Amino acid sequence: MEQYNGSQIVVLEGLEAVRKRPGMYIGSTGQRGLHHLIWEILDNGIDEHLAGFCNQIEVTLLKDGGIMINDHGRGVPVDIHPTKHIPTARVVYTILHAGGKFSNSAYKVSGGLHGVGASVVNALSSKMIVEIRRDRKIYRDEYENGGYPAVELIDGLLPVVGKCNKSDTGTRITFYPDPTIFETVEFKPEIIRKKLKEVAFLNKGLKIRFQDQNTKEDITYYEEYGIKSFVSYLTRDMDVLHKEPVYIEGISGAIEVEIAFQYTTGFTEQINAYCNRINVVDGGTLVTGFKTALTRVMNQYARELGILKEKDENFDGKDIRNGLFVIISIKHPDPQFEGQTKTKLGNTDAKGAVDEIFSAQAIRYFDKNVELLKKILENSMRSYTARKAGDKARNAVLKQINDVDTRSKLASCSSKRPEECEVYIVEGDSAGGTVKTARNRRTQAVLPLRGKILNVEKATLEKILVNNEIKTMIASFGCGIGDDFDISKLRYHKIIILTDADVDGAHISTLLLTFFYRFMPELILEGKVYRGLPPLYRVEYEVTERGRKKKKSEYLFNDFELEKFRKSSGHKILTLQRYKGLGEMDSEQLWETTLNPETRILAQVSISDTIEADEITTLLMSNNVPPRREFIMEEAQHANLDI
Ligand code: 0RA
Repeated sequence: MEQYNGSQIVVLEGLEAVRKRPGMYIGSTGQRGLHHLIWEILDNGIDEHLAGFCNQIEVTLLKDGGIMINDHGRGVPVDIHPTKHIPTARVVYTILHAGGKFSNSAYKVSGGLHGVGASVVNALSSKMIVEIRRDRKIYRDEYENGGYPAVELIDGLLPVVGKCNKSDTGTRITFYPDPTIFETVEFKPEIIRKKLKEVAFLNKGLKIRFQDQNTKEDITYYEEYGIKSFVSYLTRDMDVLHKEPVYIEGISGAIEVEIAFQYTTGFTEQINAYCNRINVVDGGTLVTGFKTALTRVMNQYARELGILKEKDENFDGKDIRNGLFVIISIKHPDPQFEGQTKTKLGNTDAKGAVDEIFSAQAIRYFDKNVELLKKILENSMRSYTARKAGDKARNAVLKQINDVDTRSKLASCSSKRPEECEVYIVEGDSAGGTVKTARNRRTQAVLPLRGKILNVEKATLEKILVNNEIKTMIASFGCGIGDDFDISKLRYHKIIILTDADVDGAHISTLLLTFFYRFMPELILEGKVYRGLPPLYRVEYEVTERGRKKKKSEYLFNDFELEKFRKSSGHKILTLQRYKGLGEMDSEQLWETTLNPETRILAQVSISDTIEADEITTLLMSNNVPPRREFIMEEAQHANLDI
């Protein structure tokens, strides 16, 4: 066993602090925090790419549960550190916040949970192996139990364990998250894939290979055109105004700006913003800069081309962003991330930089592409006219919503305290009837929906607002819609979507979620929306208790559970009932399985990730039926619904 000198003891105390409060460093010890470890190591490789020294990174899920991240950068320096007197690599992986000091990147991220350093990963791992390829040599270091070195230095240096070619340089980290710290140590390939895809889009020219030794999966992500391809990917199943996204880039002071955008024929707008590759979900100054510039530039063109007459008002920003998909990616030397979740950019100079670059480059582009410019302005004009005409209709409809007769449909609950009230949105009148009988009348309201609500991605606002099912829903929730939405007026703190466990049911719940996502996103962001998960089977089986045979029954929620019951319960199944719909359950069964807060299963709906949310929107908007069906079928089987 190695003797630790004075400075090494201080180091280990630092890592112990991380182990005591992991949440402070990586956010959580759940699945998110677990995967954060990978992003942390990956970030170092990406920094090498940004510095111009690395064009490939491999991520491999190992059979033994570990993960290996191999970059082809310069290799972490292995010389003896001038003040710590141990190899620099060991400093990087054992001293808290040492990472930044050794990186040449001006864009090392500060703030948020990003860039906490590779030593944090070491602190939270039961084992970590570092292999560095430099100067024809392979160096190896190893740590155990949260960062304790398990390799003896030789003359103060890391041992050399092999040889390699001069051109073969890089750093390979293998680590095993500590199961005594994390709730789960199982890496999820789908989470990793999604991240790697995003990383590839945001770092053009970087090749990222993902391998899973368990499934033999081997996939390489590489995007020659970066965020331009990202936009194409997001709009891939939509009708577009122009085939190729427009790409703009430039530098303003120390800020690099990249923007790619494309117009679809739909009426949804979507802006994804990144600062130093971090998704700033709540936008901030960079988004404001973009919006301001776009509105100004387009209004100017509309005047010049006579599309807006002298008497006309300017286009509203929203008119101009009708159908627009945009990725804004900037690099800032000193980003200030604000808000509770550190997902909003605060730097005022970012607004000016984005405005400046976008205005200048967009004008250059549109001066040469007048046909596209005209199409976009016509598109804006359609929205403008509809808005002017619609303002009246919309106001009338909104007014009407408040006095729409919901009594015939909504079975309200007697309590008026929103925090204890729930509303079940139920597919079909017959199931609705059973739920009405079975529920707790004090706290549970029921709103039966007839047939399918219309697909909100395809309908215009005016159509949506006159749709009966939607009107009833808005009126029942009590908190308005769109710009007038006010969550403090919400009458029910749980909105529970209850549909049959089949394709139609899944489709209806997806349509409802799309409606919420587009018009009342706060409902989802604040975690008010749930999906009820009714069981798929009821088995009756025989058990022998004190020599007597007894009949018992159990509900099973999916095919997997049924399979498990068949294989491992050891009980003889007497009858197996498969519920084709909610309507087949009597009120007692419905209460027990789906309504009773003590026994029911609810899946809280959340928006976990832009790519995933975008994909769902894309599928819903698409006229492409097969993938839509696939999505619905797949989601129908998952308890944790993320949109
Ligand atoms: C600073 C200087 C040098 C390499 C790195 C940072 C580096 C760090 C990491 C972390 C993960 N992979 C990495 N790859 C490289 C080397 C400077 C030189 O060679 O002169």
